[in-house]
Formats: sequence, structure tokens, C-alpha cells
Amino acid sequence: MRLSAYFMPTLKETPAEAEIVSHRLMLRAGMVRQASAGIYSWLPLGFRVLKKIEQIVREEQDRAGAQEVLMPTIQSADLWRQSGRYDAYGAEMLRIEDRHGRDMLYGPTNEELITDIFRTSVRSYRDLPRMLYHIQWKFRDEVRPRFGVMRGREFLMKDNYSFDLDYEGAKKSYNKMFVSYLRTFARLGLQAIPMAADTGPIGGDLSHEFIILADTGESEVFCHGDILDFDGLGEGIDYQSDLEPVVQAWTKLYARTDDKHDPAVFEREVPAEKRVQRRGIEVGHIFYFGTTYSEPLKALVATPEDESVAVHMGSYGIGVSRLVGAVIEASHDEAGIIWPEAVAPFKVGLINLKVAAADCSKACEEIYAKLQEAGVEVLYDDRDERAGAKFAEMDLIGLPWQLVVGPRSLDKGLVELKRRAGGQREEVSLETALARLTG
Ligand code: 5CA
Repeated sequence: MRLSAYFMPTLKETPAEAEIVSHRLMLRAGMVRQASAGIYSWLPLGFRVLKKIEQIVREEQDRAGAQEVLMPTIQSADLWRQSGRYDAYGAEMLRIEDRHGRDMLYGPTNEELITDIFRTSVRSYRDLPRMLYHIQWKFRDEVRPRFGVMRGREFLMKDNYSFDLDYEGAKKSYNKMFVSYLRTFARLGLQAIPMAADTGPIGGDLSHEFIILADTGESEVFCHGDILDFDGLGEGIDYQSDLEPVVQAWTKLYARTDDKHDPAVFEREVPAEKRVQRRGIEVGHIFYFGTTYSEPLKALVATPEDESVAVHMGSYGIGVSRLVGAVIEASHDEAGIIWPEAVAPFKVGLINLKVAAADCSKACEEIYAKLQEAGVEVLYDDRDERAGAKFAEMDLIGLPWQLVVGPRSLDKGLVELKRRAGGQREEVSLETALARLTG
């Protein structure tokens, strides 16, 4: 992509309304624009990151055996009346009336709708287990939308729902999602810690939040410091194997959000020098809630003994749009964003320092073509701007690599390769630069 043609409305000034760094940087880098309170439009640069995160989430859901569906954003109130949540959800639910006077709503979550799909199609234990997920916009009329996409009113969520015959089966599904979340966040370059959590309006009694430690996080969390060294990717997870030992290893040390925190247990179980008390961002939340929805909605299956029982369910959410902000909170410096390679909008920023010089532009065009041929995503700054402005903008948008082509180095057949993380610069030949970036 040529920057001269790219829609990336960056801002020089720091927007006054943005309280935290990720919100400031997303606005300054031209990634999003606020449409109204807590509702955002995604501009090309931000949209690319959102799609990359979505894709990693999708791959890890599929790997764990879940199947993707797509449910609508608008739901009928009837189902929610059957589950009893229509009134209970309160002012957070955006209620809509259609032209026929029917009560509709913009879905804040999908337990009811997926249970309805299930109950009309599945009758027997033979069709279990199943895990169905979708990646869809949700709406919650938050009292205080803030921090940009971190606490929006409209936000993109991956929500998965599991169906099993009994608790044992449901726990296996829960474990699959637990491990899949560890992998997902690790692939995004994040250290997410599973913490015992409250279930809130979703209900149920077994629940973990996945938390990224950050001073700007909204939750207060407490954990044993050793968990911070655990590796989320693990080695060759087989989803058909018993995952309970992996889950045990991650949950045996103290890690709780403030709703579940117990100072006496914390002090008893965690030595003073290992006690971590920090703020955190909730990027995922998993729940086992048994028959909370299947009973009122009558999602029943026949057991091998031909009894009819309510199916055991769990639900598993990831805040896909929140993650864009969370990654920035975890990875930035004074100059701007530092994207982990897996989610970077482009891998390389190619900077032409002297557009007017024929040799510079020729070299850049050649590099640009070669990188594209090799399938490397490259943003080519071909604008006639001051070098300082170009460097500042590249640092702001945080692409992992910068390839700088200027007349002085080019005379010696060299270009400069800069790693955004750490800032190391190296003068190398064109061939070496290309080999590094395409390798
Ligand atoms: N149905 C369950 C699981 S599928 C559910 O809705 N869980 S949740 O309420 O915890 O939301 C799942 C994830 O969505 C959260 O962990 C968080 O990362 C994200 N999320 C929740 N509310 C918002 C919001 N207002 N803005 C951005 N992301 C949000």
C-alpha cells in the first residue's frame, strides 16, 4: 500500500478526550473515529488489526474443535422472556420495537439464541458434544463507556457455547476453551492470566477471567507472581487428550479478581515476596452454567437410558475489539505503538527519504515490488515530506520493521533496517534487507 493513497488520518495533537494511552494512540494513528459515545468506526489501519486478531481467535477456536456460525445482532425479546433475562438485564440492554410493535433487542450476548438453535435441532446424546461460536458485534448500553474501544457500547465479541450431556462432559469442553484461550492470547503476544472470577449476569458457578496486567486496567487483581512466568503456548496440545492437568497447573496458584479475592487466603497461600496486586484488563471470560438456560428454554436431549435431560452448557467470550486496545496498552513507548508481528497492520514500513531523487525512488519501487511479490505486507511512504515527519509517523503507527532508503546510504549500496521494538538500526545491503524481511 502506498501511503500517498492510503486513508490514514493521523493527528498531530493528543486528543483531549482520551484518558488512556491506547485510546490516544488509536485516535492519533487514525485507526478509529468515534461515531457517538462508545461507538466507533474502524478506519483502514485499525480495521486491519481488528481482522488479524479476529483471525487468530478463529484459528484457535477451530483448532479446539469449535464450529463457526453467524447469529444476527438483532434478537426477538420472546426468547429472553422465556429465560427470564428480559427484565433482569435492565438498562444495559438496547430495546427496539419493530414496525409491527414487536419487542426486539440488540444482542448483548447470545445464550438464549444459541440455545434456541440447539433445542430445535438436537435430540440425542449421540449428537453431543458440540461447540458453536460466532464473532459478532454486541451492544451493551454501558453506564460509562470509556477508554475508547476498551469499554465500548458496541463492541466485537467472539462468543462460544458448549453443549454436553453432563457435568463431566461440560468440564472437558470448559478445559478445551481454557487451553485455547491460553494459546490465543500467547499468539497475540500477550501474557494473559486466568483468574477465578464472578459470573455476573451470565450466571453459573465455575468461571475464569483472562487478565492482562496493566495500570490502566479496570479490574483489581491478585495473584501469585510465579504465574507471570508460565508459557501459554505450551507444547503440542492435543485437544482429544485429558486437559485437566494443564488446567490444574494454571489454577493451583492463587489468582483472583477482586470479587473473588480473599485476603486471608492470599496471605496464607502466597509468600509475601510473591504477592502481586495489580490492575488488569479482562480480555476473555469463560463460564460453566450447567442448565441455567437449557431448563427454562427446554433444551432437552435423550440419554443412553432414554431419559430426557436438560443439556449442560458453558459460554466463552473474548473481547476482540477490546484486544486492539489491550495489545497497545501492553506494547508501546513514548513515540507510539509497537505492534507484535502477529497482529501488525503491515509488517514493514518502507520510507523513501528523498522522493525527488530518481535513484531513491527507483530503489524503493523495486523493494516495494519484491516485498509484495514475496507476500510481505508493506506500507510504502512515497510522500514528499520531511524525513523527521516520516520517521515520527512510522514510529507512531508502530509497524515491526522500518526500511529506510536515503541518498547517502544508497550511494554505498546500503539501506537502513530498523526494528521498531528496541529501536536497533543496521545498515545492510538491499539483498540482505530483503532476505531478512521475506525470510
Ligand atoms: N456470554 C458470555 C461469554 S460468551 C459473555 O458475554 N461474557 S462477558 O460479558 O464477560 O463478555 C466477554 C468479553 O467481552 C469480556 O471478557 C470482554 O473482553 C469483552 N467485553 C465485555 N464488555 C465489553 C465492552 N463494553 N467493551 C468492549 N469489550 C467488552
